[in-house]
Amino acid sequence: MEDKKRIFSGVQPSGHLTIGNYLGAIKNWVELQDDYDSFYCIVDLHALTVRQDPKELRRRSLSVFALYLACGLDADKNTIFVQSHVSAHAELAWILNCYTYMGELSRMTQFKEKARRHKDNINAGLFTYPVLMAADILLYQAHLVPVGADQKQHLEITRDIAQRFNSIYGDVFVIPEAYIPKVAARIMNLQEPTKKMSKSDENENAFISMLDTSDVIMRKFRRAVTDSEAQVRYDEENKPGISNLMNIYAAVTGKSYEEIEQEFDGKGYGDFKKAVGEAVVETLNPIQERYNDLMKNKDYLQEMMNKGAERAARIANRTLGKVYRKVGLVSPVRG
Ligand code: AQP
Repeated sequence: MEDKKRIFSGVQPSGHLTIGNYLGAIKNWVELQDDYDSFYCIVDLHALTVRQDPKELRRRSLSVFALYLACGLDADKNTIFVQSHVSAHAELAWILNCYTYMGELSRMTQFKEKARRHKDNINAGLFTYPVLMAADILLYQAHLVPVGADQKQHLEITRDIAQRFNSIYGDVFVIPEAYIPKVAARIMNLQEPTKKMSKSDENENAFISMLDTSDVIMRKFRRAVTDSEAQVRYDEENKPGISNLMNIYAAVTGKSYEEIEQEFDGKGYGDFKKAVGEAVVETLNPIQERYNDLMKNKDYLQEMMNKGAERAARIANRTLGKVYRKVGLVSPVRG
């Protein structure tokens, strides 16, 4: 495990995971897990940047952990853990805050978008979210970070912070690369297809949760916003709704856009939406079955979570110790 290159990635337990989170991120983690030493995190500290119901957040962290396993991540091969179980994340974030500029943080699209959505709670954590994300990645000396396209900007600032730090103190951090999938890098909202699909959307019809029942999935696709042309054709600009459905269908079936256009040539949107719904149901059903089994065994989940946190902390504390020494913090005398 040790000589393989490292991966770090995570999802916030800020709602039920969507097919955007699955197709844009988790599915790729599963595909990469044999070739990398991977760290997959449930980034619960990030979720606090938006108000959460404490009971729900606690429940969802366990649920996301079970979903990771249900999607096919192997807890023996990978280090799967909860961010708040490894205190080095918050500690390194503080240090990196002192090497990050207000100007670069104020350019972050996600901050601007979330500040618009949560006008009554534009907190400092929301602003410094990318610094905590940089700490997450840099602690594990990750080479690769598989994420959806929306996280590209955060990856760029992570690289800038790491390079800035390295230029002062020498090669402390590995400079990570983003791994953004070719298909499904940006799954859009089913009701407003020019907006990203988000798990915390207030409109339930806007997203497909990974735990939605088959009936709900079929209904949400039936209601998805399209256009009046009645031709299944990829054109993101003029046909964002249909292009999004094609993107989802391509990601779950492996078909190209041309193949999809041929398959539905002369057919109506009703047939196409039904096919997309069925293909998504077929993908999610086995995951949901494994998820339901795993959720019956909370002791096992807790044991795996503890094991993940222990290994993650060992690696993270090594990096944090190095950073502390480099910036001039004095080590405690152990006696
Ligand atoms: N719509 C999407 N299409 C492709 N990839 C996506 N991801 C999220 N939405 C899409 C990818 O999923 C990973 C985890 O995301 P996150 O939970 O850390 O935060 P997010 O990007 O802010 O996701 P949400 O669903 O929009 O969360 P909320 O609603 O809480 O803000 C990332 O790799 C992300 O790119």
